[in-house]
Amino acid sequence: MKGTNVAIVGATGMVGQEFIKVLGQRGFPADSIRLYASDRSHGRKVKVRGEEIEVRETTPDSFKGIDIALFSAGADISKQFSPIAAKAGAVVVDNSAAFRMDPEVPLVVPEVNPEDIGKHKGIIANPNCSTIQMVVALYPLHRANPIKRVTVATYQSVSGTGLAAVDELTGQARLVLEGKPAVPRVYPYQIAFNVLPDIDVFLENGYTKEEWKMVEETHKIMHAPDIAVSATCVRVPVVIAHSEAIQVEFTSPMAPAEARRILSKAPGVTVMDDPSGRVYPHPVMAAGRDDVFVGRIRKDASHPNGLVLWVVSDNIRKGAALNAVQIAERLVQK
Ligand code: 25A
Ligand code: L14
Repeated sequence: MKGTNVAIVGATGMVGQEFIKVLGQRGFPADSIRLYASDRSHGRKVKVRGEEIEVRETTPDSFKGIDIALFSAGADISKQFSPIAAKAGAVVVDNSAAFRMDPEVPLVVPEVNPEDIGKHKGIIANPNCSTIQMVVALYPLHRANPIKRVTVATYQSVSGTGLAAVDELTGQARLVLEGKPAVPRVYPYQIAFNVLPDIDVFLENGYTKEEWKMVEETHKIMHAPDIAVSATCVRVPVVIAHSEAIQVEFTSPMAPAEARRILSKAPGVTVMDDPSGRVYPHPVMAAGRDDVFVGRIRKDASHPNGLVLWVVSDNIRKGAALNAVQIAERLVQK
């Protein structure tokens, strides 16, 4: 693809802003970058690679001449405009949940299933943030010793919900410390100094949709529909980076030292695991960084073939913008 023209849809959002940052930091070979958002943001100026660019309202005509369109404006906007963008000749990398489980749409984490990129018909889906960091850590282990079962509890930061949620956490924290009532707006209950086991909507089976995405998306990305997965997704008062406590059952025993050896060579993974020196990843250190950080690797005392891991990653970068740009980079290389 010579002279790549890029459109960012949802450019003013949390992930949209990160798209701009990541494209610049990685020197993405874009001839032009066009910014689109809702009519609320029309006319706003945003700095892109040192140059002020005006944000425009997304319309069906926005995609003429565009080669790659990065979407992060919610599932409704993606459903409305991605097919139009694809028809206009762009390849869409969509961060919403709109097309992830569509059998015609590849769902890609470049460290796991880059070969699926080539199967696209105009739209490629970027997975859910919690799923991305989990499969980046699990896939190299799965290749060495097939995984049979995974149970995971997540500790998800408020930036996953967007800018309004970040404002809600910081605003509530101030109010609580001043002894004033913290009125919830974005979340159903106070999120400052609290945790809520409630991300996305509740399903009939008792799981939330966020939890169910971790089941279905893991199967699709790893091409491993037989892995049994159960998740509990929890919102915590952290601004950036999601953490996960993961219990893995392998086909045969896996020593923690073997897992450390495999993960220390795995793409996109940094092992931080030295209990004697209190070395383990946590959200504050992971925010703003690219890798998926893994620590607390130990034998699962409840199962002979089990391991327990602690996995932390920046949900806005690897969980969203960086993963999408890595997909776009592979499209450009083709
Ligand atoms: O349906 P989904 O897939 O679950 O996604 C729903 C929302 O989740 C976020 C993203 O939010 C998306 O809008 N999201 C999706 N995938 C994510 C992921 N993997 C993800 N977040 C993290 N990881 P967001 O971060 O873009 O914004 C969240 C809310 O904050 C509002 N907001 C933005 N700037 C603000 C602000 N609030 C206060 N002050 C500010 N300065 C934001 O409102 C949103 O409600 P918004 O209007 O800015 O809309 C979010 C983005 O969508 C663009 N948009 C809206 N309508 C259109 C549109 N773009 C094109 N055409 C439209 N018609 C907005 O321009 C903005 O970029
Ligand atoms: O499905 O609010 O990609 O933390 C990821 C962020 C769903 C909501 C997705 C959040 C979104 C989630």
